[in-house]
Amino acid sequence: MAERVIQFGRHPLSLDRPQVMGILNVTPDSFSDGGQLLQGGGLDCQSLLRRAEAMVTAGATILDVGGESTRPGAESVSVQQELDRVVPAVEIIASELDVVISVDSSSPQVMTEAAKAGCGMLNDVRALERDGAVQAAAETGLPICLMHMQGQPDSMQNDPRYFDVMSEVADYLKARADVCIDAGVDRSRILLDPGFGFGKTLQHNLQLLNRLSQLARLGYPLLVGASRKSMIGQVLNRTVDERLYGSLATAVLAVANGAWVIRVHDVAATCDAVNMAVAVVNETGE
Ligand code: 7PM
Repeated sequence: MAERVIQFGRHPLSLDRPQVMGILNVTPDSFSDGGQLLQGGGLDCQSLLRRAEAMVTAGATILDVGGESTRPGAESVSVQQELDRVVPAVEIIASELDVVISVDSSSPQVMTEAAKAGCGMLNDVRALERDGAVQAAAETGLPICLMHMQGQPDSMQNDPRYFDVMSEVADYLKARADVCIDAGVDRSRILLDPGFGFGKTLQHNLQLLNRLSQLARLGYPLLVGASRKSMIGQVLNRTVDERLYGSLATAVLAVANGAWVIRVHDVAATCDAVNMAVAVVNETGE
């Protein structure tokens, strides 16, 4: 049987095995690797490239570059600030490394400029809800990850409520995918993400991971980002820098429940955990 792939710009990635996405924050206040790549307001290219290269060597096939912190309560950044952080980062990585570059942004201008700079994927925690974002994303011709969030980053953790969290997340993501398809995005270029920690209580997050296979039934590849998040801290009573083992458990469960892309801070450890999970999942005895 022919291998199933998605084309991310010039890079094909196989749908037949999970992919590990490494998180590369270029924000001054990202919660678990606070701003080490921004020095005196500018981008530290050397450190960025070293970090990126280490993640690729460790097994990441996608790097997610983000210039806007979506931390609960975070201040919003201007489009120009985001462009100044993200575009040079994409250019440097694209010129030096053989890896898919994903850009974590909700801004149509950033999507357009990042695509010109060589990114291979768009990742929007607002599922292209900003004015002009669907059109801008469609025009890039790149794969797009649509994430679910209830509310806005500054207030989303104030008493989030659902009747049935998985059904509501699935209905929302299906509707956003339909909007993209109507705007000319090819169905095969859409990824969906339940958005762990984005307007969800601990119980909501645990249930979404438990019932992930229900979301997989929509037929789109799934991206899961639970790395170092508070759901792990709450279950295990661990600070952000003590959440590796808990993060690995979520990665393994995500793979077992049908996730395709696992978005993480700790690439080497996650690749071992994911490869072990894949070996088990593939050995069905048939
Ligand atoms: C502070 C708090 C900084 C939380 C960053 C975060 C996701 C994402 C983020 C996700 C997709 C983080 C988040 N999370 N994109 N961007 N899915 N598609 O923990 O879960 O990295 S930002």
